[in-house]
Amino acid sequence: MVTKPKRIDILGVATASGASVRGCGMGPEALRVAGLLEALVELGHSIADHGDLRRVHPEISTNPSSWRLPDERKADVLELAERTSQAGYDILEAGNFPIFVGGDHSIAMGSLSAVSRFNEPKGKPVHVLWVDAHADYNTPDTSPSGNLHGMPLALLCGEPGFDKTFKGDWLGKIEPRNVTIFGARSIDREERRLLQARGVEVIDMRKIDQTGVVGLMQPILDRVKAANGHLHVSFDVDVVDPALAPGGGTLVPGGLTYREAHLIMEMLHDSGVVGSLDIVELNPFVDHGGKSATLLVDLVASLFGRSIMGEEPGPVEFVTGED
Ligand code: 4U7
Ligand code: MN
Ligand code: MN
Ligand code: MN
Repeated sequence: MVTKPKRIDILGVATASGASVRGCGMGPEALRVAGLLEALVELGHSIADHGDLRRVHPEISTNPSSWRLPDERKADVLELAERTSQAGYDILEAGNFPIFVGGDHSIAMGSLSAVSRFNEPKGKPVHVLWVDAHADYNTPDTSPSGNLHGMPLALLCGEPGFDKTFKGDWLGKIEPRNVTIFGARSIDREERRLLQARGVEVIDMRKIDQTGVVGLMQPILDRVKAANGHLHVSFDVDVVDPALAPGGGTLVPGGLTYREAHLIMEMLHDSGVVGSLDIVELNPFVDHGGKSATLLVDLVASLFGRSIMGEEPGPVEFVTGED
């Protein structure tokens, strides 16, 4: 593979405002402590750490009574999405590879807004691989919880049901038929209806049990390659089995094994089509001694070229910046 070494830019978004459980605002720092930057440097990449975007009202996450005010949390999510979108766009424009480090999954509103705004004028289709125990395809009407981290994909895919207070450069930016949800095992009834109606591909855990990662991942990668697309990977820690990754607020049993998770990342690396990444929902407060943070760092390393037999495969062929 031709290697085009470019810079990887880390952008933390230290928030839990989209979630019901507090703590994933500490995610970016936990991933740094677990060695995220060192792992990438060791693989030969150059890195820039942009630090963390933070909410304007920090007391929202430390004061349990503010936490019960959904409107304040929503304002927070939207404001951070705006800033994430701007910062992400600047990283892409500079020709670098953004890793958006959450934070809860609502940060994908901002990351995918950036990715879509950057690629749109180039005519490069954006494909999304949403690696998650959940589909995050609820609308305010279908959501059983009201939590915005369960809605970003629906919002990005232009589902009706988001009123004008949700307006921004994320609404309807993503084509539902270019989305694959991978590893799902908890989907709400109305949410499932929407997914089916829009033709979103859902690869659930049963399919993974029956077919295996390779046979399911390859057609996705081939499709992105054939379309000369930009693949955005949005990786929610809760896709991994809770026994291996206990550091999440919305755990569901029956998740990916250690090797399944790595194999996904290794295949993504080899494909050369990945142009941007979210790592979300790590909650260091409920993690067991950094177990999940360490696993996530190792998974990111696999995506950026670490392999069992060592040095050989150079960095991912970055698709950002130019064709
Ligand atoms: B995550 C849920 F009802 N579907 O909408 C909801 F089960 O980003 C969970 O994937 C959403 O962790 C989980 O609240 C959001 C619930
Ligand atoms: Mn999620
Ligand atoms: Mn999830
Ligand atoms: Mn979660």
